Amino acid sequence: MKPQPYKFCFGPWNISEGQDPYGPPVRPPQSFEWKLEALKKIGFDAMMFHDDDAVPDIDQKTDAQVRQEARALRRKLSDAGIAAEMVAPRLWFDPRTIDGAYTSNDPKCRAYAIQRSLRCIDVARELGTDLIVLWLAREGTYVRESKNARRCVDYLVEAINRMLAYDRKIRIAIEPKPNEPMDQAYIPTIGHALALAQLTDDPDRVGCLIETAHAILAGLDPADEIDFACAFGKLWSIHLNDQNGLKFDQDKPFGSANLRVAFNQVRALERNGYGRKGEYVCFDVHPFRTTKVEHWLAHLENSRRTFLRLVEKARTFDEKQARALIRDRNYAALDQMVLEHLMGR
Ligand code: XLS
Ligand code: MG
Repeated sequence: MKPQPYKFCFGPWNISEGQDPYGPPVRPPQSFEWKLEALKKIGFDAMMFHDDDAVPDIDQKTDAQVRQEARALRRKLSDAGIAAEMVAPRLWFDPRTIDGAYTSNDPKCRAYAIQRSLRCIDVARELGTDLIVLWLAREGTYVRESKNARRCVDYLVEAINRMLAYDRKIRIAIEPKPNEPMDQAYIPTIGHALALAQLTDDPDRVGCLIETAHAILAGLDPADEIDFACAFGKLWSIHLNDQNGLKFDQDKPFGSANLRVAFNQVRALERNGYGRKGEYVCFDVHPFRTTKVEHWLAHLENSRRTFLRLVEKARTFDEKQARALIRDRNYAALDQMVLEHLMGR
């Protein structure tokens, strides 16, 4: 079968201005139009959205306004020849999500989180995508005893069921992350996400999204997470980036910290035929804070370049020789063979 060419995507937040918890922005804010133009200029195919990237100040608007603004955005996107890959409800900014969104101890806050998620579905429908991504940012605790984790599983299932019932066509991809902003998140890995899917009313419409850095933060190999999700046919999107060990979420360019881990992710995507059903390769990467305005898109172009070079590496890997070494249990030679291949011989 002819190998599928990959399609690429990023979100407006990936052209970020450089603020961190210790300092303000270091690059001037840019309009959405500028970001869309940038995406087009560097030849990406799609954009991913938070609900309020698509409709700013969404909570201040009526349902009709939300739909109308989303429709206007869709026209802008289609004029630019760019697809909307997914929409994700931003459930971690509003004061009502301070103690978690779906798992808040306050029933009024939980109701807000569900309503906001249904509006996110309205936005997705207008933008022409059936994919809703749930990064469950604050669904967890700082203080273990502050919430009942057993009940929180029920809350998560209830919220997802409401979304599934609201629109019979949408699919929900859970993006797990083990910590940050929380000390402990309730859905830290792909195994948790897919197990949760089984408790919902329509497990076939609940899958996952793997982000490299999040898997590494959970102490896992992202390539194994990819194979696991694909074994269920449930890898519906991917956020490739990189992460140097167990620290804050770094969102480095793909392959920047560990080329071999990146190679194995690409190999896993290739062997599972990722992209054949229209899935996009998304880069959830950020510029380094030191980045000058004139180099603002380099992290995105570099990530795609590294990805494509690694696709070549995956396709030219001597599988026959690897199999012979595996048969001989000569894993030392196999290990070195991978290094030599990545180093260019
Ligand atoms: C944050 C997440 C976020 C999601 C979308 O760590 O990666 O960017 O991808 O809400
Ligand atoms: Mg992400």
